[in-house]
Amino acid sequence: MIQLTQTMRWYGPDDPVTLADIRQAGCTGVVTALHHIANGEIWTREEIEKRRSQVEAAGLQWKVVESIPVHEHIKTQQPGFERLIHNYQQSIRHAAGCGIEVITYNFMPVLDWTRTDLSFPMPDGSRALRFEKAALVAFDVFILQRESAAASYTREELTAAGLRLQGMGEQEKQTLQRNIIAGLPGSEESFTLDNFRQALEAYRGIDEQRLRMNLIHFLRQVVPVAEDCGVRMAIHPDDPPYGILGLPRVVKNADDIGHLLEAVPSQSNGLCFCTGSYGVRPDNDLPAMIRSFGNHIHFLHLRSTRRNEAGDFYEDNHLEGDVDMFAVMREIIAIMQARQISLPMRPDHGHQMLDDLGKKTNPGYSAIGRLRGLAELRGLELGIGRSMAEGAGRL
Ligand code: DNO
Repeated sequence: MIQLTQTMRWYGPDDPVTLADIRQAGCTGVVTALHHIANGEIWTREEIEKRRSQVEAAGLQWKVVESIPVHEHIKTQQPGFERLIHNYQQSIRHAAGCGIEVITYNFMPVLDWTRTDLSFPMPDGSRALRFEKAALVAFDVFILQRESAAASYTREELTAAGLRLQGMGEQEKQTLQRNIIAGLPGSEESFTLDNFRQALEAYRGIDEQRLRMNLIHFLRQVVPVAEDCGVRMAIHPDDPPYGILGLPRVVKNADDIGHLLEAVPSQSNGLCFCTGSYGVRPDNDLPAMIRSFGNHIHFLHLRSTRRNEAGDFYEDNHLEGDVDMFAVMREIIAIMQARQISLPMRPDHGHQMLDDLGKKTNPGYSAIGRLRGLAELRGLELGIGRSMAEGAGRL
């Protein structure tokens, strides 16, 4: 029976979660990135090799990079962006030469993933990450004071945001601002209000169609290189999977994926299928998406969210929430069987819980919450996989 390759994200030597911890969690590998290399610079073979040896010395493997970030100037096609694409191609070649098989990236404008609350109390006492619509609107309209922001929202949303702001103390406003623009783990960018406004300015005149064209241009340059050296590119979806702060989004649903795969048909043009991100939209049918795009899924982020009607969501336990993880896992197993390969996965995020509550952790990336998620997912996989293999009923 072909099984998932279990990994965890490791942020490098400064990560409070060690390689030894990850190994004890039952992983055979990590996904990591060279966070110390500035966005847009070439990843050299030496630096990649150095990281590889550290990982291997701990008895783990490194086959998936998460992420080689795409420079903002490539997304907006500012003058000089060709040199940045050239650098990206070089990094792909170097990574491939050092045994990397999958390169994760995203094409989200300005911000990588976005949450408003990094310590949302769950009924069991653990802490979760949360996206609260009213808080985001309050930030956008009243704190950032983005030009014409108010026009992006309904009257009800603006009223809710006004009330939300009134209820916030100075400290809470600061925290909200920091959570949104100071950079969540892995974001590579951190902003003050002023330079955040400038970064948004660069997207004036760039709508969804234009951003998609820029992404396709980027793919046409990098996918052939990846194909040539035998690595697969894996695009991470927008998180959350809809426009925020007036910015366009192009990796939100099956239609978006369809466009990208059609525009640059290649096995190396693939997906990092993140169930937590896609799962926020009720109109995304995750098992159907896995069935349709299965041949292009090269890496999996498995987690679940729970949404409400106001547009808020929080990160739920891995087997609870709106994602039907049973159905997702069944499709993944079928895909691996059909392709005869093991796909790398990581339990995406986890609650801050138990001993980790008192520790300094990377939001979403504490050890114990992810360990719980991994253990549950591993059990689910084994149960479904064995039942399928042994024909114990039609699942
Ligand atoms: C968040 C992560 C993202 C992801 C990037 C991929 O937890 O899933 O930051 O790594 O978007 O480029």
